[in-house]
Amino acid sequence: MHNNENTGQRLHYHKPASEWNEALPIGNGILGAMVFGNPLQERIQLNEDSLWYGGPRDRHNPDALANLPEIRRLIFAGQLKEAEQLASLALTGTPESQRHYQPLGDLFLNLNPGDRSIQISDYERELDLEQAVVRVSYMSMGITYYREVFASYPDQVIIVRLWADQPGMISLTARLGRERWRYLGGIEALGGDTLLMGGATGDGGVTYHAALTCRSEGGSSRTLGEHWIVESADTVTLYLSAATTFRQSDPRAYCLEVGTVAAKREYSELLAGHIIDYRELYSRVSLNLQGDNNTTQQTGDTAQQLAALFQEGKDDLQLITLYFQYGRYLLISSSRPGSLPANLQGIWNDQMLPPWDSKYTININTQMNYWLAESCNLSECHEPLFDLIERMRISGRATAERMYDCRGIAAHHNTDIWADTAPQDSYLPSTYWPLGLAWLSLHLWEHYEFTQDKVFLEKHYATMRDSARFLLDYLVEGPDRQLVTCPSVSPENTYILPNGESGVLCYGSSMDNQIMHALFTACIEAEVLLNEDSQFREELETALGSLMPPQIGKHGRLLEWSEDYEEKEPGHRHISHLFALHPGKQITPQSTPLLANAARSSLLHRLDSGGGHTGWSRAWIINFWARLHDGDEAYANLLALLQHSTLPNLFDNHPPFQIDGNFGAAAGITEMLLQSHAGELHLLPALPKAWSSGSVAGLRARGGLTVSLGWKDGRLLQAELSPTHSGSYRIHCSSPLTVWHKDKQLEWSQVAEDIIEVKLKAGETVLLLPS
Ligand code: FUC
Repeated sequence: MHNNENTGQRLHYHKPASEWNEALPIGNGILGAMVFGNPLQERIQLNEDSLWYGGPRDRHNPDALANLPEIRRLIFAGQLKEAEQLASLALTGTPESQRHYQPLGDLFLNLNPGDRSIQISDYERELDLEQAVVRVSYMSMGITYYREVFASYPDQVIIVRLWADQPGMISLTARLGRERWRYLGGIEALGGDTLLMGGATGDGGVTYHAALTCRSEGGSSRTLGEHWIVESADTVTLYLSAATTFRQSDPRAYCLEVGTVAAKREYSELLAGHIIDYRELYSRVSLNLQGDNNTTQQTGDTAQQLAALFQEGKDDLQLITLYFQYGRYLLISSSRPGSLPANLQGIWNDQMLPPWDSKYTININTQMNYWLAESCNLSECHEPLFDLIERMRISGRATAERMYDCRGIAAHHNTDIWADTAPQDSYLPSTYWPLGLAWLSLHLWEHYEFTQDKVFLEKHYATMRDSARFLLDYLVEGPDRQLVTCPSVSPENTYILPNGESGVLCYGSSMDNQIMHALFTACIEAEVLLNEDSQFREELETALGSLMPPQIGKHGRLLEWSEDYEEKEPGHRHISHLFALHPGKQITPQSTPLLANAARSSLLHRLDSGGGHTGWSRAWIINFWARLHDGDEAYANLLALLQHSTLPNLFDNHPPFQIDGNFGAAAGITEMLLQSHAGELHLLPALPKAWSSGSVAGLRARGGLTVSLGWKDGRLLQAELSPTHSGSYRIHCSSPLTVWHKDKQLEWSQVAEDIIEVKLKAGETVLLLPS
């Protein structure tokens, strides 16, 4: 199997973007841009990931702790309205909201100014996923014009290059702006070839700068007012650098330096360096799908291809593989070592007050952003999340201690650039939930499970431990003597008490029990490996035994709360009580078939009641079905995501645009082909009938494995495993297998029907073949 099966993956259009959701994203983790591709009035909307409004604050409500016992009493007594009123007053952050992300501005290019005779034909616009380059071309008066835009990670600049098939044809004016927002400090023109934009965000926040370093070959250029003007050039190359005081003490000097250094180098060299850097990550995984009912639309227009997918009742598996690789592309573009993690919109936002502040919602959305990181072989792109988690420890300790008098660290359902952990909003269904950091900490463990990197685990274990410590202290005895969280919610659903009263605050939501189960289990396993504190391990083991296990209710569904309450909104977008099925692993069809069946009933109930209506919710559902080994349902929901929740540029649509669905769905496609959460490598666990043949190369599995698979007519043809660590591995496959290293057959033992165990050596690739 080779990594070249996806050659030619690109988003492609025959017209410029007429609005933001049609523009094409580029990014290097820190810098992001949306390229519209208009031939004569180019707009490149710019972002810098650390440009957020306002500075850090201590927002902990000073009255939280004193009122905690009464809030708990009211919840246990079923006086939900009173509990909610008191929580709103005493627990809500002061002030209510964390900080919000902001756009950097725009780069505007006005081409051939003053020439009204221009006719455009043969227009093409593409985002080449193989190279992470946006290209635009068109003809005018017999001349072909070309444009390339990319965001280089090694050189930390966005580069825009324009040329034509004849010399002397490029004339334009360039300017930077922050448009009608008027939040702009100012613009300077420097030295005839540089534009500099800068300002401050306010309220103790960062100051920022962006520099546009302009170069042309042939023709003449100068600055005039806030513009750079070039006439009759052969080529124009623009280098955009940007920074804030979040990372750079002198962003102005930094931007000028970075722009000048880049501009001294050959364009071809910068482009080649960018492609090498990007492909090192991107080309690790390839996916090829074939089906009997497959037709790839030949329109060459991705938006039309998306629309046509549902008109003829045929599959377009090329679009599915494109969507999968686009998810990987978006993570590489919005989350690289040294950047902030991908926020609700990745890095791409054009609004001064974006939806949900374009920050980090940590009761599902931020976690979903990273579900693909390990399995899709982009482990390095997970790092920015770890950095943020570690920064959350400081505020997280204050949250645990001052709001709840607990050891350890805690966060609620949001965080921001400053790693704020105090409650966000005063929105009852989500605000009063202190398990955000516990869930995030599981990402540290997941990274270890996939990489087996013990040094990483040693470094980050304290964060897992402190998240668990908080929960050990936060637990209180519930009515059935079980240990329960309180106050809490089941994000973000509402229940109805037998007396008709409805509310959201509760004790012992199922999700809380499941997150604790996952975290305590992970900490115990980490303790076994690191042997740090046997007393703490015992404490965890005791607590684990006192947690409420998943319960099945009178309708045969998994309980969402500690009692079998009715739900106010049965089709709710959050499906929090299925955490144990995914991303957790407490419920699997093999180890807990009854619970898996109940999870299935819960899922069907959600879907029958109108569930899956937001992009991210639909993406989670794909993962649930994959974990239930139902490939056809997983695929049907993937199609529904493309049909109802996908924008012309293939961005996920909540609505509005929110990137979690892109990432969650790419992770879901992976879960359909390979799973490794249940202590075994499961090959093709949820292959839909529509993907009758295909191959995937370069996926990663827990235990430090790289896995490639090929299948035909729904059956495994071969699998290739490359372990980075020696050890015993269990492999689950529906057909009997033989295991080969080069031409030598390896011994294996049968541990259950469909499961074999084989010893593998680090660095030795083995081939599995159906016998
Ligand atoms: C949670 C979700 C919303 C949205 C927001 C960013 O509150 O319930 O659907 O995704 O986060």
